[in-house]
Amino acid sequence: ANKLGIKKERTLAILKPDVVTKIGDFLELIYSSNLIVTKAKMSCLTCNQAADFYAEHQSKPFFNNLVQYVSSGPLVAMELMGTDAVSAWRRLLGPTDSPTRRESPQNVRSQMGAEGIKNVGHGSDSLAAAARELEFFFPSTVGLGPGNTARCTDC
Ligand code: RTP
Ligand code: MG
Repeated sequence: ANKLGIKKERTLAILKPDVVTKIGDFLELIYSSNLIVTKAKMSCLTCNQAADFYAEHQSKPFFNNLVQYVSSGPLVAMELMGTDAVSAWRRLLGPTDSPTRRESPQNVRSQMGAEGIKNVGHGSDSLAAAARELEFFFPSTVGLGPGNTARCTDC
């Protein structure tokens, strides 16, 4: 936090498969909430990659369904930056569960008719989770594996 107590944070936001085609609506919401998009990609996860991403939930009854759902089609992953970005994005999403959602309709999960695991999006729940999850989607080490060995010699 700076002298004014303002914390600029980074968080990972995911748009789940049912809403990736509505990315424009989410960008408007993000910008009007004083967050900015500093990284973005659309990609598909394999079942095993999704299981790794959600490893903390592996003992939960919804784990298999969740992993199957998020690996069923393309996702949009974004790094969002701004004041209190971790909680700000989760506030925009709204509560996970439907009974609570009906009591607080000012969020995208209730506005978009989310239900169960098909609940629009994901947001990191702490700075530590954000660091891990951002590294998962946007690795900081480039590596020299297959398909990544060509280098321009001019620059
Ligand atoms: P998220 O991680 O997706 O941002 O959501 P969250 O923190 O509010 O919820 P979390 O407890 O971390 O759960 C991760 C995802 O699992 C699915 N879920 N289904 N049927 C259920 O009771 C249930 N509980 C969780 C949701 O897709 C949730 O986003
Ligand atoms: Mg969570």
